[in-house]
Amino acid sequence: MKQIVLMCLAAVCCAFLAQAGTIPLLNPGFETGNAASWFSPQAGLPGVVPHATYPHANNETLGTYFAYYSAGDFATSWCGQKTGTNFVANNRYTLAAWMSNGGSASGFLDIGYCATPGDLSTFTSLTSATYAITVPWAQYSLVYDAPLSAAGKEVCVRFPTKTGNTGGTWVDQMSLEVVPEPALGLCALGLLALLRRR
Ligand SMILES: [Ca+2]
Repeated sequence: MKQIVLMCLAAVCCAFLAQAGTIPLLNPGFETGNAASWFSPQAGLPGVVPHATYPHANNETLGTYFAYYSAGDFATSWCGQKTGTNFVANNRYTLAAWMSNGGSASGFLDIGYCATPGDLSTFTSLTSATYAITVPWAQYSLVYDAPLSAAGKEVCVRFPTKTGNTGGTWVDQMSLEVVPEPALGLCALGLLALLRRR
């Protein structure tokens, strides 16, 4: 009986482990030369321009294009994407983006979901952060440990701007990774080790 319970627990843990990996974003580095695959409530945002025209240090691995935002009202001046992947409880989601100070020292990342499923204009934040960004390009990341209440909601992400932003925030090479929360991963490995010994 104890072994059956352990096997069930291990199966559950393995199901969580199976969520590990990259959640693909469309055109995450803006290499199409436009932002057509990103939704914004404000038409024409963000702009997409070549690194060669606006060179900032550390852009060697960022391809040909990047996106930029200027001043704006946060209610409308943001850019987001749905992923087609739902949150799984006890998984850790890490949204990363390269950002550069193009006139604004603030960068912003947000992980959330659509309050009306499928409608990005109803983006609802689950966790967000504002970053003090430098002129040289650098990578910044946002971590979200999904609770049970988030399970089943579609993972959505978005980036700048913030109300009060008065200059440009430059963004490139976004990525989204999911892994089991560290405690859960250890639990699964422990259970599997225990089953092996039996
Ligand atoms: Ca790029």
